Amino acid sequence: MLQKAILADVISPDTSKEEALQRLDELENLVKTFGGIAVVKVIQKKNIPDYKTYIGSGKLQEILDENKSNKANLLIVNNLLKPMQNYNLNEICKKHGIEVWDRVDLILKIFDKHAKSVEAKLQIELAAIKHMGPRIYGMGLELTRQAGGIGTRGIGETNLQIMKRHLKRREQKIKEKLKHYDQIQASHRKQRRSKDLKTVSLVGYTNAGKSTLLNALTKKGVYVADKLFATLETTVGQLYLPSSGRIALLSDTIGFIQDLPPDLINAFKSTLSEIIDADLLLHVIDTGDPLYESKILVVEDILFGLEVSDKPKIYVFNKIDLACGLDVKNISNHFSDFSPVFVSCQEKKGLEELINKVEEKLAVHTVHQVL
Ligand SMILES: Nc1nc2c(ncn2[C@@H]2O[C@H](COP(=O)(O)OP(=O)(O)OP(=O)(O)O)[C@@H](O)[C@H]2O)c(=O)[nH]1
Ligand SMILES: [Mg+2]
Repeated sequence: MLQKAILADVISPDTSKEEALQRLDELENLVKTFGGIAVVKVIQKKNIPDYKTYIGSGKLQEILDENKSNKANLLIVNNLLKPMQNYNLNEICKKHGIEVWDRVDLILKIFDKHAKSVEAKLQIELAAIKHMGPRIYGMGLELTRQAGGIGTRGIGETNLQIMKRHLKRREQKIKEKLKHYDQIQASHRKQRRSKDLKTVSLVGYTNAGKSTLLNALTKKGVYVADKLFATLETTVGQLYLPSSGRIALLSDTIGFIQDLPPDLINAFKSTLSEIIDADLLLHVIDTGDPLYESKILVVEDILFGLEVSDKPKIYVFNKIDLACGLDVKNISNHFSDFSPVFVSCQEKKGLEELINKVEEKLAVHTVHQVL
């Protein structure tokens, strides 16, 4: 069944109109990537989201009344819902034939659809358990009520315990299986180290053009698409460094996005280990996106969470063909600590300068290591 979704965002009253619209656009893109369509988009300005239902009750009623003609079967909230909010919202909406997801639910569904390797599938299942786990308290409440009212020990509580135990066991099992993949990857990395191969890792917001850059710089033919989370696995290609005649390894992996809970990122540690072990990071930035500066901060925050903030880094300002009036001088000054380079992967512009900077940075880094 085609998912017809109502998109709802609760934002602070001082959010600019531009940012508010961009946030909903991003959510709509996520819905499209998933294969659904957005039929209604709603923004509520509120200092603090409703503690029971996240969206205020008046607004929620408005959404449900309006939906009589739109016939959506999904309400997607552009934030992370607390388990109780998720439970309460679902209770109200299911009477109208509507299921409720939050932003992370939607991202997990996309991951699930795109994942190909066993490893990616396991990581996604782990992330889903982390995300869904706390919700069983809400479900437990419902089961307890069915069993005779809150506070009554009964079938509900027993079921809740069984469910909790089951999830814990499954989590443990997945972690063990993932350990196996970690070991394989670690041995690959060890092999590369023994060959003295430097590694460069592409990082950046989803859709910034990381895979396009990998394809432009190496002979890899990675899947590229104007979709969020086109890449979920890791690909490593060979990057030829012309001055020294040496080869470095360039790896591409999953892109980042705003509001990802740390637990979810942790579930992808195995895929992200290429970043953690890299000698140099290329932070790819989509200059065609008016909100690119705030997205740089989102990526930096996640890198901080992965404890790789102080790795050598180059800021690759991509898609300059789309960014008319880009103030290159000003941006260069502002980000001078990160050796900014301006490129268009599509038009193959600026790539030579980028390779030179990569080579320079790797050489400096090596000297530092020797000293
Ligand atoms: N105009 C323009 N489009 C570009 C450029 N580089 C990449 N793109 C487009 O941007 C979209 C996303 O590119 P990808 O390489 O898939 O981006 P990614 O960062 O790997 O994205 P995820 O894997 O989804 O995180 C594609 O439609 C590319 O064709 C560029 O320099 N200019
Ligand atoms: Mg990609």
